[in-house]
Amino acid sequence: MGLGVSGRAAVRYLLASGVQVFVSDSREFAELPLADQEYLQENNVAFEGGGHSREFFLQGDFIVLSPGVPKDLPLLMEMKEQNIPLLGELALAAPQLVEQVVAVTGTNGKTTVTALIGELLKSSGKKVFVGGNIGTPLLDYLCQGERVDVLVLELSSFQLESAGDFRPDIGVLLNITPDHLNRHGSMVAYAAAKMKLFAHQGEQDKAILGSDDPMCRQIMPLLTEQKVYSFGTKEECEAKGEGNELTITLEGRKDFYSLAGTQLASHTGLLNSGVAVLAASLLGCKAEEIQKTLNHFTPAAHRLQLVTRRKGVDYYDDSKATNTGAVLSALASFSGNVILIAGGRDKGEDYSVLTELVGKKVKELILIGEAAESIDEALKGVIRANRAASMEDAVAVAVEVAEPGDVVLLSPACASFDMFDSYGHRGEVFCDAVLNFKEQIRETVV
Ligand code: UMA
Repeated sequence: MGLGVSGRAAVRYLLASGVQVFVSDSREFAELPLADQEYLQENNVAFEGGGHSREFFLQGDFIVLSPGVPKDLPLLMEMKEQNIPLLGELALAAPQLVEQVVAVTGTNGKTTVTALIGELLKSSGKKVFVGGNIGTPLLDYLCQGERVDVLVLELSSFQLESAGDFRPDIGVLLNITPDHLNRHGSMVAYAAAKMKLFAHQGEQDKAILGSDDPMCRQIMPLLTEQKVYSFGTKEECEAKGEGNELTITLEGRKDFYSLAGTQLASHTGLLNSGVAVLAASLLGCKAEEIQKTLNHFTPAAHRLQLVTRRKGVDYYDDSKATNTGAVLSALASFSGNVILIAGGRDKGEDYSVLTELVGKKVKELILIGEAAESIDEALKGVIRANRAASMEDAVAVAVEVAEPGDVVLLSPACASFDMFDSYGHRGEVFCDAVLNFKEQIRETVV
């Protein structure tokens, strides 16, 4: 059900396993990319387009759901009643996994932590696959034949909802703050989806949770089957961060790491490094190799990334901040005088959680996109917002009001799809607008 990135991987995997596959998608056949149309025809895959029907699904022995498909659609509830299992990609893959599995979930920081764990393991000589919710889907890895030592998987709440018997050797839950509430309906349902990460773990397995995060702290005592570790700024954490220093305490031994001068030298970078180094240490990586990797690690783009420094003003691209929790951690990284560009497609969040930090740190708020009105309404007691019709206009306003020492920050708290193809596209448009603005100034000076 659904022929996107995940669905395509599932079709390839099932066909390779000798299964007869039927595909149903809300798009019409003619709307599919040409390569998909050809693939379906060449492999004689039956296709239902323009919606999902009862008759089509009743032909199946089981239904494979794309992550973007809500599990509680009436049609799917009916299939469940007919005893047709609903499986996600993880459920399908689970019985085939013989490798060690490290699975990372959480509202924010998943991609950086997953990539960093992958790098730490590779530099210690392990053969590693890194993928899941980012990059290559897990089923594509299984299709390609060659197996590795460790799978490092980024997992979303959507994937975990239909994870079946999936069981990671190390499950990492970074944080849970409001996101995807339009899909999950409540924080309780969102947290329940995230907790499926630990549902099948046993005494030989490990769970690592963020102890600075209130919801993770509530979950920790509920995990009684596995060994639980924590990361954060508290003294008792096995991975404890302070300033730019990281201390890992395992089996009575302490290892010390420094992030000074690295691209991870921020509060968020410290927490992300703590959990990644802890996971790598549990898998036997050595301190010397770990420090070398921390020294040269570059986080993926659009995550609180310095675009340029001009006339004493720093411009940061944090386009990946698609929820309020991410905006709060971005704002916490600066001491004040932030010109914040926010807005986009609403995901059902309560923007008033931003009130305190916006009041303390934001001197100008520039709103774009569909959620501008809701954000304005939620924050009107603390700040009067500007509105901009495009990213270029938002940057122009920001440049105009910025003074030396200020930070111009794109950290939208929303999805990008109202104005852009993706958060990546939104970040690129922001960077272009900032850098082109610089060129215009140069031209004037010349
Ligand atoms: N579709 C239906 N019926 C529906 C809904 C969708 O047929 O009711 C069809 C659409 O027409 C389309 C396909 O399903 O053809 C899209 O499926 P999808 O939305 O599950 O997206 P995929 O392309 O399969 O990508 C998914 C993840 N997307 C989502 O979770 C929304 C990708 O995560 C992931 O990389 C990929 O599987 C491989 O695992 C993206 C994401 O935004 C990066 N994830 C969210 C996040 O990180 O916050 C959760």
